[in-house]
Amino acid sequence: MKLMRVFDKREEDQNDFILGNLKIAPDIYEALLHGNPVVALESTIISHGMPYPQNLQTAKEVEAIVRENGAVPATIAILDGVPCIGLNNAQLERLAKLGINAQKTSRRDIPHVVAAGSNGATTVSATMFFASKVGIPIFVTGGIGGVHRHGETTMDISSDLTELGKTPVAVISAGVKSILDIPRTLEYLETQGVTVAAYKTNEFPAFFSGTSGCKVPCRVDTPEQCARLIHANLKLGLGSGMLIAVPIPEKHVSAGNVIESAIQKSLEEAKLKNVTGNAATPFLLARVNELTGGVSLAANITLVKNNAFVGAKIAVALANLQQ
Ligand code: PSU
Ligand code: MN
Repeated sequence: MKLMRVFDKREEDQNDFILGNLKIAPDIYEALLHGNPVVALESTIISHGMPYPQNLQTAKEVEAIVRENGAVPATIAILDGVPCIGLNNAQLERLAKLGINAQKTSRRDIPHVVAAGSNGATTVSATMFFASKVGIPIFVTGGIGGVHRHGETTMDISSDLTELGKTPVAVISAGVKSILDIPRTLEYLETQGVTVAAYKTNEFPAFFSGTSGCKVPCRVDTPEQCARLIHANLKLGLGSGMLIAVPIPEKHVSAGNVIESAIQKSLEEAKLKNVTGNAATPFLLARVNELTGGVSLAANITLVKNNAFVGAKIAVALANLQQ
């Protein structure tokens, strides 16, 4: 299947292809047109998830890993009001330097950022939306949003979960952080009809730790097996997304206890300072980074790179199935 068959090239602008109101980088356009593997990447992880300059360095390294493993990386963000599928080095640098001055953009924020002509770093939900629009079925990130602790009363449930329920993109992540309520996050994903699979494990990983105490409904052991799962989902037209959870590489697990106590402290601080809504996740991520003196950042970088490696392999296996 040629993923981009539906589109035709309408206009060329500084080497990017304009499709409707989206811009697609030329290498991504070519790959999609020929059914070659592409991996979508989000940008809130760059602006709000890591400090500068590690965010820029990691973004570039993640793209390089995707390329080395046979797929084309497509980092997605909104720049000057234009949704961009694929950022060049200058654009990546601009976003990394903007940091939290870029607007954290979830699905609900997209119209506003576009209409205002501003810069938006896309979260998992907004990135999935754009990836799906241009026909990218695979998306790699670090961790996704979920049901926040006490979400049963605050109703703070990330739009990442509802997006997974309605957008057919497979998200490769290291599970969800224990800043969230993991059992309720999995319940909510079931309600949304989202297939959750764990990679080479029977347990759902908790980002900094390979274990969460929660069993997954489905286990996959190879990129090919993952690809068959995604292919079945797409062919059946279920319309929902998929979460492929890849545990953090073993050598970083030892930092788990230090990080867990920092998470507990950050959660208490957030409560005292009354940090809520879409400010909660960035606040918690930044505080955990500070409190662990960079230990959590190093672990975060390692797992994102590992996810990029696995995600690229899955994208290649899926493209082979779809040829
Ligand atoms: N979790 C992380 N790192 C991140 C995020 C979550 O470990 O960078 C970001 C992602 O962009 C995710 C978003 O989609 O936070 C979720 O935010 P919220 O909880 O406000 O929905
Ligand atoms: Mn929220």
